[in-house]
Amino acid sequence: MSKYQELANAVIKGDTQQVKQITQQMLDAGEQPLAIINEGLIQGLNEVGIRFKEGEMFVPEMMMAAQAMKGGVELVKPLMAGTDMPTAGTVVIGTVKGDLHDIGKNLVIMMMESSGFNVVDLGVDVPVDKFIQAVKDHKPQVVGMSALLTTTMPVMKEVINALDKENLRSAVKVVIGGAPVSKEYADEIGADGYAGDAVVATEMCKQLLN
Ligand code: B12
Repeated sequence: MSKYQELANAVIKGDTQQVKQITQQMLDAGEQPLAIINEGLIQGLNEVGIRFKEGEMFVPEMMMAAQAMKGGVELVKPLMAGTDMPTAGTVVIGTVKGDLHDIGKNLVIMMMESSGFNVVDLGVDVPVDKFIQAVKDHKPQVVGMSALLTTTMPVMKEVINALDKENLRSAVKVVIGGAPVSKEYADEIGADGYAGDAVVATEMCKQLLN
């Protein structure tokens, strides 16, 4: 079994200790931080999602897997830290109201910060007016929204409508993401961009600001 597979399995088991141990071994062996995340940790969570859907895993196990994943990310994070780069711009980001998933959002933040963006993290379960207030306070170039539930995706549209109403829409680019979200959905609700992973998300923001 490859180390990546071992790492994914440790996430599936929700074994934080083991996840940390394997992650550290891989880092010591010179594996790329990004590969450890994408090909190890995320693969594990993807499998958890599949098993949950099929009724083979339940919420507590999903929570343990998420916790274990975080243990690995914590070790990788310092290695992703940006050097003294000029700021690429300010991004306000949050997981929309009703939604508590933040692993993907946090990876996007990590990647953006390591690429020189100044990121304001509004956290999870963020109501529409909090996004609006943050745009007024921080004057970002980009607003990012994350949703992992089909039931919370429509909040993204509500935020865009509210930005419109407050005459703030043209001042920012709106980018969205999260497993159920798609390019089509982004077009449908009038967002400026969609990205399926943290690397593409960061590239997209750079392009949108050019
Ligand atoms: C871990 C997890 C949880 C954890 C969350 C822990 C945490 N702190 O985040 C816990 C256990 C709390 C949880 C709870 C629930 N969950 Co859950 N969860 C998951 C799981 C297994 C993994 C999600 C994840 O972190 N993936 C890994 C990350 C890295 O991927 P990602 O989030 O997609 O992010 C990437 C991209 O999407 C993108 N991206 C993400 N955000 C953004 C933002 C921007 C701006 C951009 C550009 C890009 C971007 O970049 C990221 C990095 O690559 C998924 C299954 C899945 N495969 O998605 C189910 C899943 C999302 N959960 C689901 C459900 C049903 C629930 C619950 C309702 C279960 C329940 N009955 O209580 C609750 C809801 C709680 C709530 N109100 O939010 C369903 C949703 C079904 C649906 N269609 O809506 C899923 C799909 C499982 C399934 N297959 O059924 N969950």
